[in-house]
Amino acid sequence: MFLPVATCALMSLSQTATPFDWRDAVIYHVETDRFFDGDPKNNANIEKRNPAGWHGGDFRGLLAKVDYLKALGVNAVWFSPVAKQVEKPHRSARLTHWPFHGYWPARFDEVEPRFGSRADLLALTKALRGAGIRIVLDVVLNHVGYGAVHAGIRTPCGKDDITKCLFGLPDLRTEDPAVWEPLVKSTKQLVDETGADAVRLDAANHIGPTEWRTFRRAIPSPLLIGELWGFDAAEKKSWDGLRARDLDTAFDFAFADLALGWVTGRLATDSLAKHLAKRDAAIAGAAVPPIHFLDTHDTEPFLSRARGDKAALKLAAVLEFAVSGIPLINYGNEVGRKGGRWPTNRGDMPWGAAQDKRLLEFYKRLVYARRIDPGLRRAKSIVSALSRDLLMVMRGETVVLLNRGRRREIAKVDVANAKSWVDVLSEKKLAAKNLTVSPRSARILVRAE
Ligand SMILES: [Ca+2]
Repeated sequence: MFLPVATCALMSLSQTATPFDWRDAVIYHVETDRFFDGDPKNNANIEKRNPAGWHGGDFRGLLAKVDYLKALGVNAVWFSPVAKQVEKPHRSARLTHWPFHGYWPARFDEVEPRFGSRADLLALTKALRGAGIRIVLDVVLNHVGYGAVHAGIRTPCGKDDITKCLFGLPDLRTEDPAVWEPLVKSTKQLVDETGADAVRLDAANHIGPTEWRTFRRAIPSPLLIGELWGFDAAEKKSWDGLRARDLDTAFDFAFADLALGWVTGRLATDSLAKHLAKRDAAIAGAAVPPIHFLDTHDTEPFLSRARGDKAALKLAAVLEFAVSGIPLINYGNEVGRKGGRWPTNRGDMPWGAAQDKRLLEFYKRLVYARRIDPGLRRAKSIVSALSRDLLMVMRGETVVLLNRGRRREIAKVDVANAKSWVDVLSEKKLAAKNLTVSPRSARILVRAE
């Protein structure tokens, strides 16, 4: 069909004017220092062999890998907080711990020079925008790094969530407008400059609801994501806590354990189905669904928790992409990045031959399945246990079958008189009468006829 040029112009205009629907997002999380070193000139105090040291990654490194992210198919990136960090490590008997992660700010109005210059940051955000990848800025406003000098530091530390010194870090008197307002102002400036689409609020439950409401009024447009430690998307009280702070959404810290429990056989299939139904009911009232993950920089990698079982990882990843919520890929999930508990969980991103290319291809198919299918992104999810080991997730007319067992399963699925299906993961066509699912594998089925 040929459309008149004027109609085409109108269409593109209305498309750009439509706000992004976050149900369509697949977020990729990057530890900037661990991803890729794009500029050795900004390297200082590099200790590649120290798992808690600086490793040299930077904004230019991430910029150099925008094509990689595009090929993976993700459409949002969350990278480390950009604020200038304290210059000294925090020493314990076991570790010399540097602020490579970005969570020990020293100055809120400057960019960490090891990550690059402000111009490097803006070049990165411009490139991401150009690639259609949304920007999730990470900001730390609850505290400063060990030894930092700041007029707003609280002494002594309190005992409640708001006034305590998290991990012994100097806490800021965020309830004092003289301390809070400049913090909000510097965040607003960063959001405006970078054109951030979302802001991740670190340690959000350690800052009062009143302050978050002030923040919302000052910075109305980006999606506000609270890091509310322990937030469980199945629990109404978690959502109530989010709403009291006037934030848009949160990370679902409960999902990874559900996925691990089920793929390793500790959680019964019908228990998982019941729990996910409860989770869906709790999510139903939210404008933006929660963000769920298999692991983050704060947890042990899923692959390590599953004792290196990649079939378990793949099943869990399909479940992650099939249920309600926004899936988040932690850097390297898609290529089998190794690592165990802290501090080895924040290892370097493998590149080249160190990547598991078959796993990467699998992840690309998974992201692709979601991209081509609005049902998988937006339709209500209906989860049911078809047998002891076979789980079905229906999203609109799309059917996801997951077999955690050691035997081949045959699913009886009767959806809208479908005669045959195509499995987006394997590209195989299957007759509706013969929906087989191999041991330890999954299918994402879209209707063929
Ligand atoms: Ca560097």
